[in-house]
Amino acid sequence: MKENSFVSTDDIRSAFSAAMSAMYRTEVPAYGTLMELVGQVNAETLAADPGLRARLEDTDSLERISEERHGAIRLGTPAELSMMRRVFAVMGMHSVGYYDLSTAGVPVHSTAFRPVGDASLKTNPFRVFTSLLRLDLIADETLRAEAEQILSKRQIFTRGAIALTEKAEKEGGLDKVDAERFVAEALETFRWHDKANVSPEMYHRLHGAHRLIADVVSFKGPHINHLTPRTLDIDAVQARMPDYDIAPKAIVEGPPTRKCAILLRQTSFKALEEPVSFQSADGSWRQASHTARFGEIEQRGIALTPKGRALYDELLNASRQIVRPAADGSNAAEYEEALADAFIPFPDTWAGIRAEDLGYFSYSLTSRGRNTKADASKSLDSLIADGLVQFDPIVYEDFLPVSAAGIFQSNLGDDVAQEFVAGPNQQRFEVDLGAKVLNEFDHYAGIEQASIADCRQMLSSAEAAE
Ligand code: OOG
Ligand code: NI
Repeated sequence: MKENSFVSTDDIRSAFSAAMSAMYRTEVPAYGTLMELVGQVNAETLAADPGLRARLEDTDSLERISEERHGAIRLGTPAELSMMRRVFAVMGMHSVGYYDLSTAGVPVHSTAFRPVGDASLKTNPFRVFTSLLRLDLIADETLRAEAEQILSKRQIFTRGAIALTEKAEKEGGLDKVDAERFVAEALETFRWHDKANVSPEMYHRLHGAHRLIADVVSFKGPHINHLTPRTLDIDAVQARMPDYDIAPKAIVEGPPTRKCAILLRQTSFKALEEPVSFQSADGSWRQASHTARFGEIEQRGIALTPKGRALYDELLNASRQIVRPAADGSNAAEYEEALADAFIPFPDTWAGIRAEDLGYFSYSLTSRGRNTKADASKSLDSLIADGLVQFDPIVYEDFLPVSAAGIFQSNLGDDVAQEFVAGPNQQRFEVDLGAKVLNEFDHYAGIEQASIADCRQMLSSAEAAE
């Protein structure tokens, strides 16, 4: 009886994603402008490519796109990270993937909280790229201790959010009234606060150690720093941003423009300089500014197998050996050319990607397959050759560390490229998180395998029905 009255975690996530989008639209109006531009470009892309529209419709992927977005936050302590995990779990979002950004000069390591499983992703794929500050990378020990002290005093979750999370854990879900309250309470954690937690002097010192440290430590909570809509043509959006008075970053991160989109391409507009005030020792507030929040768009392509991903990493590295993108955009055209050249060896047809086992596909019966008697035990290749089974790319739902570092850096200013000695520390991250992060490859492989099993099952039952 009780379980029947629970709102599904998918519905809570959808409501939360919509509430977050509405909040960010009022906080950062340029985000609203970007959403409009993306909506327009997506409509034009679909109108110009009826084949794409049909494939998206057939795979139940069209509807999710206009509602699709990801956000990002940066947390300060292990306790914040583990509580965040529990809050996201109420919305059916789990930690997938581990990203070390220290090698790219950003003192954080990160994961993505997102839905897993085909049905949940199709309902609403809302994700939050979540970083944990690595205070161990602050060289100045006094400053590190002070930062820890400041962070230990803040509470980024409301009492209501904590109580409702505990209730959902204990009872197995939330009813309608509680779910609505939960969304409103959880949203508070992501809100912008223009009154800082620290004195102007402390902000200055934290900023001196690294801008990102100042952004995490100085405020009452981990304000959402961007929300990213998904576009079907990122080059078109990038080219049209200036018409809307939005200045894009110099280059699009990720793979080059291709016919068959792979992984993830992202671009952003620079963080805004926003008024904030700091409280001095005498209690008076002093006005200053802080840059943290920005806008980003992304285009998602096929999820790659470990083999495909290794090839992607190799080709990206090769192109960066030739031209490293300069932060000021002065060599953007050369970089794009080097990138396109480097990626020539990566097949650019779905059949080619599939033949070389570079990407994950979802298999389904063609209309012929649904109406023909067939031997379901034949190889997948021959079922495809016989026109009974077709394949569509599985969308990449995750992030890319080199791209993420590029997005971080374009928003932190160009003067902060620091080298940190520490490498990845997934074990430590998992201890702080209080759980293991899921492996994204296993997840895609599972979706692919299930689709193959479904095809075989349907073919054999069609056979039995004859
Ligand atoms: C996150 C930057 C990374 C992405 O989509 O890869 C990112 C941040 O700035 O907190 O947004
Ligand atoms: Ni992002």
